[in-house]
Amino acid sequence: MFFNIILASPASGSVDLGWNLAAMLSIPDLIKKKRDGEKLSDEEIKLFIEAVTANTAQPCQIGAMLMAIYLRGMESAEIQTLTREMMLSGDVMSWPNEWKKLVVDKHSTGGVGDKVSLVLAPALAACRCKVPMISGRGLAHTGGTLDKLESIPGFNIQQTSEQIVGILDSVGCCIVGQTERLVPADRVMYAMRDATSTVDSLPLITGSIISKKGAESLSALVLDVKFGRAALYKDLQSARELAQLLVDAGNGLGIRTGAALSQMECTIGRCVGNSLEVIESLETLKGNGPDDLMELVETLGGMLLMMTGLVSDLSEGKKQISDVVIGGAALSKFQAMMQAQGVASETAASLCSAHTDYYSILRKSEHQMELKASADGVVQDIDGLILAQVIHKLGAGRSKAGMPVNHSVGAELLVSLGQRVKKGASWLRLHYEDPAPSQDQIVQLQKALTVDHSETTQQRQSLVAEVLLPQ
Ligand code: IUR
Repeated sequence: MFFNIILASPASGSVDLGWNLAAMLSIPDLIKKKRDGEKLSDEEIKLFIEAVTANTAQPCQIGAMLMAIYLRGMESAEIQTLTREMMLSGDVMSWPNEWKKLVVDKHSTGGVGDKVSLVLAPALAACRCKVPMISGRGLAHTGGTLDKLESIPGFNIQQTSEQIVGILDSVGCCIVGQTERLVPADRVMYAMRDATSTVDSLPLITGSIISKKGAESLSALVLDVKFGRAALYKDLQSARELAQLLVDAGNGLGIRTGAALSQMECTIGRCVGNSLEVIESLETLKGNGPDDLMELVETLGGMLLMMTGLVSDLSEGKKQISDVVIGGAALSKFQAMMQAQGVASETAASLCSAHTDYYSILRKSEHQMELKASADGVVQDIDGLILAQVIHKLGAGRSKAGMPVNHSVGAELLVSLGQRVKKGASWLRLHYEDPAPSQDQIVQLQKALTVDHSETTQQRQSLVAEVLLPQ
C-alpha cells in the first residue's frame, strides 16, 4: 500500500500581507514592538517566522526577538499564532483517511531513566493506533530516546516520510529523528535559544514542542510534563503552567491534547544509560517492568486511547495498555518495529526471546563497580539528578550537539525507595569505561542515597500527580 505523504505548505512562497503592512513593517519594527511589551499581530508573527525560515532575518535580529519574547512574554493568542506559523514553516505530514482518528504521539519534557517511549509506542500500536513518534537526543542531563535506540545494532532512526508511512502501515509504530523538512524555523530558533540563554521561555518552549507535533498531523497528543529536582521545572505550579500552555496550543491546532504532570525526583525504573535502558524496556515488554514505569506507560497510553475514542474512560484505557504489555502483543510490535528500522531479524528475535543474553548483542561496559550503603536503615531518597549528572560526565550523554555517546555507560539501582538495607550492601552498580569515575564523583554518588533509621518501610508514591484532559 502506498500513500500520498506530504502536504507541502512551505513558507517560502510569497505571502500577501496587504500592501500597507508589507511596506511598513521591518524586522527591527517587530523587535521594537515586542521589546516595548506590545502584542504582535498574526501578520507580524507570520512575517517574523517567514524571515527566520527564508534566512532573510539576521542572526542578531532573531536573537533580539527571542530575548524580547523571553523578557516580555506572549499572550495566549500570540503563542497560538507563533505555534501555527512555526508548524507551517516546513512540510506537514498527511495520512490516509482511514487513520485519521488514530494517529497519536507523546512528548515528555525530559526525565532521568525515561524509557516510556520504548514501551508506549509499541503498546499503542498493539491497540490499533498509528504512532509516528518523532523523538530527540539527550539534552543536558536527560537522556534521549534516539540515543537509547541507537545502542541496538542496526537500528536506523533516520527514515524518510515515505518509509514512515510504510512502517506505520505494516507495524503501526516507528521511533525516528526529525526530518530536515519538518519545522525548519524551530531548527534555527532552537539553536539560537541555546546561544542566547532563552531556552526556558514558556512561549518559545510551547511553540517549539507543539509546532513539531502539529507537523505530524496528529489526532491526539499526550504530554508528560515533569516536575521535581531532575526536571526542567522544579515545582508543580510551574509545570502546571507549562502543561496548560502546551495543552491549549495543541488543542488550538486541532489536536486532541492532554497532559500528565509527573514527578521527576529519583529515576524512572532502575536503569539509567542507553543500553541499560533498552534492556529494562525489553524486560518491561516481557512483563517484568518496574511499577513506576508501568504506571506512566498505562496512564499516558490510557489517555491517548481515550482521546482517540477507542475507549470511553481512563481506567479502560489503562487496562488495555497493561493487557497488551503483559500479554506480549506490545513486544511483538517492538520486534517488528526494530526489523522495519533496520535491525537484522535474528537480532530482533533474539532480543525479544524469553531468555536473552542481552550482552551478546548490546555492548556491555568494560568495567562495573558496586557502591555500598554506609548505614543500616530504610532508603528514603535516591537523587536522580546526581545519578544523571555523573553518568552524563562518564560518557552516557554529550556536552555538545553532534558528539558521540558511549551507549554502555550507565547505572543500575540495586535498591528501591522504602526498602530496608544493611550497611555494606550494594545499592548501585555503575557501568563505566574511559573516563573512570573520580573520587569526587564517587562521593557525589554516595550523597545521592539517603538511608534513615526509621523502622517503617514506606509505600511507593504515585508518579502521576495530575492529569489534564481536553473537554
Ligand atoms: N524540546 C523541544 O522540542 N523544544 C524545546 O523548547 C524544549 C525541549 I526546552
